[in-house]
Amino acid sequence: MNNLSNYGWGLPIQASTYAEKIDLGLTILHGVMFTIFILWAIYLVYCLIRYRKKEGVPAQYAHKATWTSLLPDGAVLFFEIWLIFAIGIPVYSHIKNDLPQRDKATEVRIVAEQFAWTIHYPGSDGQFGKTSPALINADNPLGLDPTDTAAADDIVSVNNLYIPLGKPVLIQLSSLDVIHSLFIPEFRMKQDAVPGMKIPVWFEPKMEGEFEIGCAQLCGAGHYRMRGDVTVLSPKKFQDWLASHKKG
Ligand SMILES: [Cu+2]
Repeated sequence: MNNLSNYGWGLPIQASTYAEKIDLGLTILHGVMFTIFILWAIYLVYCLIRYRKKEGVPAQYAHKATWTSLLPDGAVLFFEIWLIFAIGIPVYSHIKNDLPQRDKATEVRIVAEQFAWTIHYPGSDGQFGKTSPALINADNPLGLDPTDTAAADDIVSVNNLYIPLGKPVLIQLSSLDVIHSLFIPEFRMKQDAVPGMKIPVWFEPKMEGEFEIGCAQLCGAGHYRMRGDVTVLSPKKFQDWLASHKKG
């Protein structure tokens, strides 16, 4: 259930609010590097012809460097520093530091394991039920404690993340076993899931649709099938989804 039209020749569609910011860095970097490549190629061909062996003149292999020889390198260095400070750091800081407030976001926990994504919603009370590693089994992949009242309305979904449009999504990402990596290309979101750590990540979808989750860290023999789907619904449809799961 993934949407192939999300992918074309270039980057996948930009389905989160910060996707454009990340792509801007990529576009500038690739554009400038391609231009440099073309300019150097032209210059190389020019030098091959200009300094080749001629009647009575041997080929020239070296010339005396002056400070002007360093100008191209200086320009590239300046560009790279500019790219890091003007584009890279602000975007990274936005994604890492501007976490949405819990009460203004759709909060979910995602637990990675070989080879699935278990998604935990707090339910209508907004409280995640208690979990315990001792309670984990095939029917209870999170080890949710059935005696805890906060757990009663929690929703657990495997490999299917449903989220509403118009709100950021705050994910607490963790892993049961080895290092995995939660990757949703259309949202330009990728974060390692590390055993023993709870890592917050967020994104805000900007369109309804279906997107694909992949594991971006080789995590074992079944790594290739560790995939899931994200469905971005209208807020109304999301409420219907929550309600239907409560009954179920
Ligand atoms: Cu994995």
